[in-house]
Amino acid sequence: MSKNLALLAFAATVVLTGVSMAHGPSSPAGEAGARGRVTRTVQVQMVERGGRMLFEPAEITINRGDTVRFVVKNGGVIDHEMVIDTPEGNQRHKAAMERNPDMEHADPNAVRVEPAKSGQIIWRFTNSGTFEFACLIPGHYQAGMHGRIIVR
Ligand SMILES: [Cu+2]
Repeated sequence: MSKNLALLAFAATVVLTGVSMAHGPSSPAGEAGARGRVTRTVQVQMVERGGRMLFEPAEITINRGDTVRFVVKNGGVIDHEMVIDTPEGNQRHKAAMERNPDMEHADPNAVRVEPAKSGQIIWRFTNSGTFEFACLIPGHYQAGMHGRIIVR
């Protein structure tokens, strides 16, 4: 293999690794929900308060099989995002965002919301367990921006 081909193969590996980190149609936390099949709406606020960044509520209980429309309102003055995943998935994704803060995602389990705007995620919870929602913009998780989703 020539040096150029080897480099190309390396680049392809990097790209493929990136793709496998994005979320396909499903993950252990569930799958993209259908707009017409929403069974429940949950309001989530993103707030900045006293030097902390928080989601309110910080714990949400869901029944397995529910298709939930999360209406996510950013009450702060900077962008925030909400990403639903396993805690491990969020940690991997958080590390990737620390390496590449401008990383954009169009994944069905995530939404980025500008100040004073609302966004939504429609997600179907196919498995019971404890999952996590988090803002993975560098520094925000550490400032408090994560919560638990308990699916029973
Ligand atoms: Cu944030």
